[in-house]
Amino acid sequence: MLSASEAGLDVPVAYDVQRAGIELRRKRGERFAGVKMGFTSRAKMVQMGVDDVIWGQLTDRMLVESAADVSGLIHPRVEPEIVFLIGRDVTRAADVDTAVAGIAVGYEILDSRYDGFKFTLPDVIADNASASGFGVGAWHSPRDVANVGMLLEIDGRVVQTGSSAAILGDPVRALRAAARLATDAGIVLRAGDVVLAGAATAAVPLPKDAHVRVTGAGLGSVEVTT
Ligand code: OOG
Repeated sequence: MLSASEAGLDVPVAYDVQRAGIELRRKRGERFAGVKMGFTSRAKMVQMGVDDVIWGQLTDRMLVESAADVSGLIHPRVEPEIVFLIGRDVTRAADVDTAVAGIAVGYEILDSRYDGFKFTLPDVIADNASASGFGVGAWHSPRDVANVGMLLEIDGRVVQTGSSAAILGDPVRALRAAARLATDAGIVLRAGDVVLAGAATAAVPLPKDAHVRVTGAGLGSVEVTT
């Protein structure tokens, strides 16, 4: 873990490290695509043994279409997500609710540079909140997503079930937190950017040659093959 060798790695320093990593991606030509929230559900906090909400940055290169190449990843995991599409620039965090142009079910592929996904909060923040890839289903008009039943299937077998209510009681709270954190960091969420509200369930290992489907009641499904 980074915190084992860097005694000064507190949360603010960890976000500096995260920002430096994103800057390297930007120099390689990647563009900012949105924000991901982490540990917004008890299921994830318990799974990972941490106790605070974190955020990370998404880039266009992380967006997965129908096939994800996981061969270059270390030990990928997948988790079901509620995704918000930003429809216009959010210069004031308080305006984020009305800036939402669409809602979709999605998934996040996590990968961690730490053995066994064992980390402290600053470690995982420095590792951009384990962000590796993400996929989004068909967009639906903005709606109440406080209690959407969610299903994660791998190869036709249900591996996780949950409700979006697990995400801070209502994923819109994660959206508001994302807007607040982004504005505080001097980042403007723009039209076309996405916000991943955080997993409603624990994450599961994502093997090669797997078929993943995430379904949200009333929001349809999104599928990906590895
Ligand atoms: C960190 C990322 C957590 C979530 O949805 O809670 C996260 C990890 O579990 O490796 O994205």
